[in-house]
Amino acid sequence: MTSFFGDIPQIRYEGPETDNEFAFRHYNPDEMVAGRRMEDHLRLAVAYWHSFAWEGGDPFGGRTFDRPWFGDGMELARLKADVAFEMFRLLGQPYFCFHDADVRPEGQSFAENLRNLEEITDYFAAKMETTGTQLLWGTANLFSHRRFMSGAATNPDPEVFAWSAATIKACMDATHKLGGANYVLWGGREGYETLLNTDLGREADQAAAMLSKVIDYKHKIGFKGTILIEPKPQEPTKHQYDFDVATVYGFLKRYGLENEVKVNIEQGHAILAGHSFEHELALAASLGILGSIDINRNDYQSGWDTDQFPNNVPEVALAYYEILKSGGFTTGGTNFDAKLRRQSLDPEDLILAHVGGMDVCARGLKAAAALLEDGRLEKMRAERYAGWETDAGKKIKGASLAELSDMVLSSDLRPEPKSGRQERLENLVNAVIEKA
Ligand code: XLS
Ligand code: NI
Ligand code: NI
Repeated sequence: MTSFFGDIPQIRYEGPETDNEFAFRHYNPDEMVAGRRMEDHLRLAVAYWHSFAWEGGDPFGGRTFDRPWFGDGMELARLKADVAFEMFRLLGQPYFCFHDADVRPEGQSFAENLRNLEEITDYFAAKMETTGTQLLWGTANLFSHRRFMSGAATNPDPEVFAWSAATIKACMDATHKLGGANYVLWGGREGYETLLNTDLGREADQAAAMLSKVIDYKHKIGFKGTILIEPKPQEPTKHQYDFDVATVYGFLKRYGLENEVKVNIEQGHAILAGHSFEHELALAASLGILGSIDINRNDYQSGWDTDQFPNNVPEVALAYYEILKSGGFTTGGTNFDAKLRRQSLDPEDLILAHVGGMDVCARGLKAAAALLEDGRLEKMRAERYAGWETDAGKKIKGASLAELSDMVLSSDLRPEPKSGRQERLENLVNAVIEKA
């Protein structure tokens, strides 16, 4: 035990009426929701980087947080892990996610980095064994170090490509060793700053070559988890190749990899791409590539990837609605890729941020399940398309342009516009969410 969280108690479910800040009002792991335990639906995860590695800096100023594990060396890395696992336990968080660079100190060579990573992930393995915490996904940080400034897989320098491949291998090995449910690839520097020095076609081929190697290696080591790409349109690069779900799917299809890879969709990234979160989820579900989610939202005014904890129940409800409708998570889950505001200095801020986020997810999930069970939304959606289920509709779908022309000319076809009933549907959604 460390002293970091002082006398903050284990967070337990007390129900919506409680005044206790250090209790869940909605997150009740064993509660059955749509035929499954709430914990098994949500599969909540803490993001190691934001909660334990991030120092509170912004573009105008550096560290604001004071954490006893900040600094170099393996001893501090172990202290960081001790505190992280204490937090998982206090919150009853079943999963966590990490990058290599979050958990081990940066060494002088690749070999030293690898040794550090193996040592700290062995330390994790022992803790996971005793606490029961599991790994939702592992990933490689191929964006912070200056060697990645011009990209990792899409770098103009093949030596950076090789270094990136070796780093991914190390992170896949660590994820596999820890029984991770997924492996994530987020291409923070896979994009460009200016087209004047960029060969788009070549960089796409390089990205596909790396992804194929990742898939080959997954099968070689028998990793059963899902490979996930996390779309994001920009930030840090001006233009990122994995712009949004549609773009990622087009890329996968182009290189014949669409059956091997799914997406990890982040709410804030969806907004940056000019979509809603539920748009990205619904599209991924319809393409069969919905994998997992990062639930952090953005500030709607600033236009930055602000990585805030979720706090809007109706938004989250619509997201889980898409997830439930597609059958729920399999290997995926809900990662709080979210950080505190830089003025939120105290250990209790870290705990309460997660408590609030977990409650919002729980309420959103319950509302989504209620909406699905209510059934009216899907009924009205189906009614809108009912014409296509009739014999006449099927005939229209199968006919050629010329046949359709004959059909229209020889009959009395007079399509009548019908209401889309949008406001009625919005009222219905609000009414069900309010009651859930
Ligand atoms: C950054 C991304 C990152 C990924 C993991 O915007 O969200 O945190 O989730 O590399
Ligand atoms: Ni992000
Ligand atoms: Ni993310």
